[in-house]
Amino acid sequence: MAPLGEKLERVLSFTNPTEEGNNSLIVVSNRLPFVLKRGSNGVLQRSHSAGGLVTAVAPVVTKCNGKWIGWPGLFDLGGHEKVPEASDDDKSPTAGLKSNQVIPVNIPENDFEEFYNGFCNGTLWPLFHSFSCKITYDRNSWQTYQKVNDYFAEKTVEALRYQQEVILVDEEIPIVWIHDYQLLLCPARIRELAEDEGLSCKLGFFLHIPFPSYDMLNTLEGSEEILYGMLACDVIGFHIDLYSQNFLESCLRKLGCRVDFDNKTVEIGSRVVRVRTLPIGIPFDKFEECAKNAPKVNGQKDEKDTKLIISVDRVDYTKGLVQKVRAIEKLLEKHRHEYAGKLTFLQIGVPSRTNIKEYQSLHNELSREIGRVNGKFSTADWYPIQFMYKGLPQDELAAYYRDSDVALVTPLVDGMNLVAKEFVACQINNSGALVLSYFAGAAESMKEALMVNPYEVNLLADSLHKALQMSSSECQLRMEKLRARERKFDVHYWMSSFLEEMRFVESIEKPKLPTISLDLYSKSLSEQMEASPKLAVILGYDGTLVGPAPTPQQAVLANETREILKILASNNDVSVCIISGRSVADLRKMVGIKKITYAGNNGLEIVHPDGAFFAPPVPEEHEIKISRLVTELQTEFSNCKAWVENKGPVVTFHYRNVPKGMRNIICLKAVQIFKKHGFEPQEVPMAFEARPSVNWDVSKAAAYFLRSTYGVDWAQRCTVLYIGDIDDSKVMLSMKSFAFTISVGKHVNQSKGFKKLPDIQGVIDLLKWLEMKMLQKPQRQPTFMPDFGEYEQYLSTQMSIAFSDYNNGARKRRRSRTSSAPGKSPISLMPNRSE
Ligand code: GDG
Repeated sequence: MAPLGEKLERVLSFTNPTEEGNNSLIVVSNRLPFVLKRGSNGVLQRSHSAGGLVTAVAPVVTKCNGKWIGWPGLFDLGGHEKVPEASDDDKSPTAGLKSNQVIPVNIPENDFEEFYNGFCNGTLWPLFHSFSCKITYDRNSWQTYQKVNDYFAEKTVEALRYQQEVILVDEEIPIVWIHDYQLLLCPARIRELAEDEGLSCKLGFFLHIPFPSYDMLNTLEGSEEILYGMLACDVIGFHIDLYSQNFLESCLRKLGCRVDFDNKTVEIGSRVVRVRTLPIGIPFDKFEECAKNAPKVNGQKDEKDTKLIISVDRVDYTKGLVQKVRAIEKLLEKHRHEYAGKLTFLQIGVPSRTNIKEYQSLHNELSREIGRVNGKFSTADWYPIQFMYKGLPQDELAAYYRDSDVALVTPLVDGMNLVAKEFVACQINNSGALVLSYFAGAAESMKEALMVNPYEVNLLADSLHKALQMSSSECQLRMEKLRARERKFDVHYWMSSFLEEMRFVESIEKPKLPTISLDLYSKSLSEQMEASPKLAVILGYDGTLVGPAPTPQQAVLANETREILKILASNNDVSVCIISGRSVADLRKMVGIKKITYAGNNGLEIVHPDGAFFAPPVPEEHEIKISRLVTELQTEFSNCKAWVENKGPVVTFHYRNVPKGMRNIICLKAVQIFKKHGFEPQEVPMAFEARPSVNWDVSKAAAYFLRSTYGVDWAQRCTVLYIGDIDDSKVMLSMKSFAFTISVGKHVNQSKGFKKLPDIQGVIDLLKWLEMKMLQKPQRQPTFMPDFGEYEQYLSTQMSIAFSDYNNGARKRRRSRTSSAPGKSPISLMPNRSE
């Protein structure tokens, strides 16, 4: 067994990428590692917290000169009031933490109520534990939660600023480690603020409670923000695989992120977030030491015939306290003569969240149930259940753990449950038995315990009986294994594993992305592709196939991309359509592949592979209005760097090159001119546009492409894949209704809820995958020839969509704009025959 000092050195070495390097650790948790109390003389004092997290992490923060950020436990801490230094006789793990390493986050009392009792424990706690009937949804408390998370983030950025100015040298990047459900939004805010100020950091998060299923999370209005909040981290840790998988699934289903379930990574913009299962342990050595030295309690084990069952919990409805009392009742009903006068069930119940009504009711119910069962079985000199509604000193607790015959650890749901682990650490004689709920995270590893379903009170009583009757050799065998595991995977191991994960994270300036499997969407996409013989690929151009460029003409398609598109487009089972805001002539010139359908001006003009042209009808006066608009814009702005692009039915006013100081004036003037000519300017990046007022958009152009290529029953014939970066979520939603829709882009919450690719390389990889997939399919000759009935049906649907504002004049004009190339197939002729 390694002494604690050595273990800490090992932990520290994980945070030292180089000999002389020393990443500092900033821990952010709801509470500081000690509570601040004001004595009667008004002087502040530190009061210890004995949790495992503090035991393991505080010495590391001390040694690397890091910081701990948290709420101090009181409301009247003055802005400049100093946190006291540790007293000389302080032997706790936080004794080494200097006052300047502790950053209190002051939370106004009103905010605290809504934040802590409201959103944290009235909404998130029951929701994350899947207690749907106990969840309260309240908009105000959600807003306060956001606000308080901002407070924590601001303090963290203050600490980062300090680290950068005072301590940081060369390549050292501080690690910020955020804890638990109270601070789910904090990482995103820290990243945002730090990036604004050019401060580097690595962000890690550990969730101490379960992460719920997608269905459960989905009931929360802020669930997207919560996921995005967490995804700002580089590493996110959970206790067990189930929670990691739930999180990954939510990222996929709720946000549409690309998720690699095998490697547990989530792609978000240009970053890859690593999700890790890292079960927490306890300070095993410390508990063992305590158990060795603590005096006996109550002398229970001295009396041969007596049996002690112990339970230690916060009084919380997730811990299954009432069910335990009922199990004791059942046990006594079944084995009254065996246990009457000999058995004690000791429930240590630490008061918790006593300001919340739910918790007050639970305490009342528990006291009532205990009274009832005691009343039922007690004799003049014995009663079966002892209830201590208070916390005990650590050594007394260790003595109870040591001297109990059975620990009853049966939560209804629990992230991990440390009590089960502490009990085995204190079983220095290997003589007790552990009864453990299937629904505690600890059940994943503590396989030698007697496993129970806490809801099945009858069976729970049987398991208790079995545990009480277990032979000493069986107890020993089970306990030795349990103890060996907990000794090895203790809290120091947990912390070093987490920091080891953080070590892999490169600087935020130069992210090194782990390769993500190309097959990520393959399951759902493959299934769809296999179900239909044809594949229609609809793509955007700028931002999808090419990256940003100084001018539109410089946004040139890479040769590799052109080659892949050529191969795809020449496959008889694939049809490709590119839709862009550019004019169709420009688009065709930029791509230059014949077998593709081009939709320019966001679908207002469409050219088929055979040259057939289609445009939805626009009101006749549009052309005249557009020409007047262009003339006036060109005259007005001839002497400035704004320019007007006449794309036929659409006119774009570009202000990208106008000096920043002039933009407001120029744009305001241009907007006035747009309005004067009857156009509502439509914003596009660094420009705005005048468009005809027709009921037509990208999704309708896409539907038109599908119908004209495959007929009215195209949905039965082909799988449709759309990859693009449309800003308009309504259009994306309508695309999603008929296509497997993937948005491309770096912004985390762009096109919320759609599947995402991080960048153009991601698109190219996916196109390559499609190419390979389609090559594996036996090629078929085109067989589809729409019959006239289908064509008529197509026509009527098409007209009802597009012709709402069609008048006789437009009809005439439309005819003159529609051209037909010789030798067209019946498919490409369809739109023209609509005349
Ligand atoms: C959350 C998750 C997860 C209790 N009574 C006394 C006392 N305690 C200490 C125990 C133990 C701790 O409180 C309780 O830890 P649990 O793990 O059981 O539960 P939560 O408080 O709900 O903790 C949980 C944990 O975070 C860690 O990630 O395991 O699932 O819900 O350490 O010893 N300590 C003392 N006297 C008492 O009377 N000294």
